[in-house]
Amino acid sequence: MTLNDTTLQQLALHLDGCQQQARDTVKITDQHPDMDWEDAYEIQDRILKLHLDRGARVAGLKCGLTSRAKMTQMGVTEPVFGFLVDTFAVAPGEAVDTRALIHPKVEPEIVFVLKHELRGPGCHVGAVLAATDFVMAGIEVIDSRYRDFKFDLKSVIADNTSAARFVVGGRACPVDEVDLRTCGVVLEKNGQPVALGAGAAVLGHPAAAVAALANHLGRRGRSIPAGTMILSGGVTEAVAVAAGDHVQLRVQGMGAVGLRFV
Ligand code: 0L1
Ligand code: MG
Repeated sequence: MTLNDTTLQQLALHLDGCQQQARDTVKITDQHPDMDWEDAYEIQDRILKLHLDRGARVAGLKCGLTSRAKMTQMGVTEPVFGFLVDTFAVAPGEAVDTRALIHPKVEPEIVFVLKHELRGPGCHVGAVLAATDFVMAGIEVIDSRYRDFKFDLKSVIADNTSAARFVVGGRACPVDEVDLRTCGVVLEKNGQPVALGAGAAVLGHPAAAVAALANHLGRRGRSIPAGTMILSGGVTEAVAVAAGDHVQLRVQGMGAVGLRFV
């Protein structure tokens, strides 16, 4: 780590304040160019603690920047990982208040729910499938706290990978009932298809993103507990939304789930 305890806490409070007050900021590496990966995840951990101190509970984990489309869209080359808390959760069809967000975008996701713990290193697609209870359709609402979504990987990790809201729904599908590589994904905005893809867009297989998460946590002496819900990453590029929009996601074998924005 390169940053001291005071700076890490100041940066966590700064990014958390931006999220709570829906205001943007420049990327934190502008002022801290020597920040390393450990610093970035430490700031993210401290933001999680701020949520927990306010009474939130952990709802799951997320993988981000796992598809070529997203990596190209954001100009980066590696996946990132973050957390979800219950205050980010939206019920299917429920309205998301855009006044609490800066510049929201939506992404179609395949969601895993585990029945067994996963522990890296050495975790692979087969181990993830064996540990998965079921998969579902999910929409993630991302809302980078960085102005115009302009960031580098360390800044975005510190900012909890832009996590803001999520909805999970449709049909809980046993993992052996669907080919997660070929399953089709259609995201509609206001009744029009705006993004199309298949599961293989996520690192060749969405379970590979979950394996990468387990291996990432394994390097930090952690595991993914049984029962954890994991968003495996946007299948397509993210789509900007505003008040008045409604979005609907259909995932082959997993049904549909939607959200409204007010
Ligand atoms: O979930 C994601 O793929 C988002 C990762 C962070 C980058 C972004 O804000 O697009
Ligand atoms: Mg995502």
